[in-house]
Amino acid sequence: MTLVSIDDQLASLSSSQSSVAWRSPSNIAIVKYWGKHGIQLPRNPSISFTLDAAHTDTKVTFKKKEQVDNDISVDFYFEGEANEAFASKIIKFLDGLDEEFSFLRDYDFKIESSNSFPHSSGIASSASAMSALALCICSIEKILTGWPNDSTDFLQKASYIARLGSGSAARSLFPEVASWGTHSEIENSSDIRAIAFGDELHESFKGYHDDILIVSAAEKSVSSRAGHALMEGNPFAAVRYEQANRNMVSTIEALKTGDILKFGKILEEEAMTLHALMMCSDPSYILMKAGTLAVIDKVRAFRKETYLPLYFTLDAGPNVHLLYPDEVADQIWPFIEKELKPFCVDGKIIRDRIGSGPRMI
Ligand code: 2P0
Repeated sequence: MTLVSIDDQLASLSSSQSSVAWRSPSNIAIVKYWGKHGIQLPRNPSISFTLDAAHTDTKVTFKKKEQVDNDISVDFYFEGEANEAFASKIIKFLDGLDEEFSFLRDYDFKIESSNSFPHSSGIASSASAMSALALCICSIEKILTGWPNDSTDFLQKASYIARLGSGSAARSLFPEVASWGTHSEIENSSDIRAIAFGDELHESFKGYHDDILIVSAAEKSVSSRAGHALMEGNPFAAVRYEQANRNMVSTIEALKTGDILKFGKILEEEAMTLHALMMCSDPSYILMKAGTLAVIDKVRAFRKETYLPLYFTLDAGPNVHLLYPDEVADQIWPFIEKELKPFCVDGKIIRDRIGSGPRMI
């Protein structure tokens, strides 16, 4: 597939258009965002790999209201079916965006969305869903007002809007690697939107694999919102935020120098810290399942035995992300398939890779 630049994609928008559609990917955090304040502002900076296979397609059709009123008018369809629960969430979200977009109350919107990954797979869809929606709304602004002129302003605004919908969504807008959150050593870093890592990613990380092992497809026992809130009373919060800031520096260095072992060490430390924080919160939550621990044990034993750079990370749930370089994929996949697949629900594994970011469809 030839990659068309975001500038060229924006240039293809025409003022006669009455719909826009974007495909936007999920992402997996290396240094985790866990703890927030104010309006979706992170307590610490985070950095992630943009994914590819796990994505959301969203199409927004807009039509000038026949009768002007002050309401936000949205019909929402998820995988072809009207979904009132999602519609009211989106209406609430758009209702808070008057300062960002002046046109929202003048149009009837029809939003159609679908995910590439199964609905009940336990894969967080908020990052891909909110980034796809943010891209669509920003594109409508471009169609109606002509602003912005370039992709930098466009992506910054889309990332800002995505963040208001779901924090981690701010990072899904950029190719390969994105960081979000102010850090003294990261130029242009900000709490209000993410930025692209840029072209300094070492060759070793190009095409990096992320196989997502679906250990449990059950509904999460605690929402991300509640999980973030628990950090406010967590006795280890302050040291955690310091650790995240240090890990940002080490991760960036590892990504630039191609230090896969250092990268892997931080990756696992961050996953274990996130889960430990949830275990020692009040109330306490254990987000791993027996299968999660079994997989972790096996990955560590495999690494000890083979010296192959296979490392894991976890989101705020039981499913395991296995990260490894493309050049060792042939040696690692047979192990995953034989030894780890039995721990997955119906043998379900989403074979993903580091991706090139969103695109208009
Ligand atoms: C992250 N997670 O950095 C962390 C690590 C999960 C584990 O951000 O409340 O859905 O919408 O801002 O982004 C998941 O939380 O939370 C998350 P909200 P979000 O990816």
